[in-house]
Amino acid sequence: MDQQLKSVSKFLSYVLRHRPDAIGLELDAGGWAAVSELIQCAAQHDRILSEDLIQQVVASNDKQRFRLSPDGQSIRASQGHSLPVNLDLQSLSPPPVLFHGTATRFLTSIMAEGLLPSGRQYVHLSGDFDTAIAVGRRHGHPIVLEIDTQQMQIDGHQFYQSENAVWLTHHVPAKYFLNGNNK
Ligand code: HQG
Repeated sequence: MDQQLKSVSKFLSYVLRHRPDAIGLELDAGGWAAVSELIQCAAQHDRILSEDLIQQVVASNDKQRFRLSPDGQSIRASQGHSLPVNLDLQSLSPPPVLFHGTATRFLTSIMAEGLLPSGRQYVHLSGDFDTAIAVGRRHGHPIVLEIDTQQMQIDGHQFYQSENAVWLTHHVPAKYFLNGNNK
């Protein structure tokens, strides 16, 4: 991704997931912002966007982090919110094992409390090991926890999938880790 698109992507992640108020933007209950307002609010904070640039960021984003409404008038982040937005996700049956990448320095706490959303709305789980290790690397020396999602489902835990295919759940108690104790 080119540097300008990456910089805009980070800016959009910040305002659409965490701090719309930082630029005076309002999101609706579903987390949508009007593209025209986003452009206006950003300009007031020295960030020059255009419809064209926003469309390019949405289309080229490596993880498809953002979604435009069908009429192109609104935009939201597909996951990763710390704000309480309603993404209207249907509960879905996940594969029997999912992965969570984290850093070894968090393990003691994770073993005691399980995986918590830690400021976001959900715990984020990956469908494959390689994605999870990349997520873990963002935080330090990476480790991947394998999660017995089949047993979690049997026990009544709900799973959701974001529009960009990240698996989400509310809490993963440590008893569902398949490999946590020996790594
Ligand atoms: C850890 C990226 C201590 C958790 C990725 C993680 C993902 C605990 C960190 C998305 C804990 C939170 C989310 C506990 C969990 N004690 N630490 N009990 N429970 N943690 O960034 O999952 O590139 O909020 O292991 O692809 O790393 O931004 O979550 O290390 O989908 O689009 O607390 O962000 O997407 O970190 O990443 P984060 P995450 P984007």
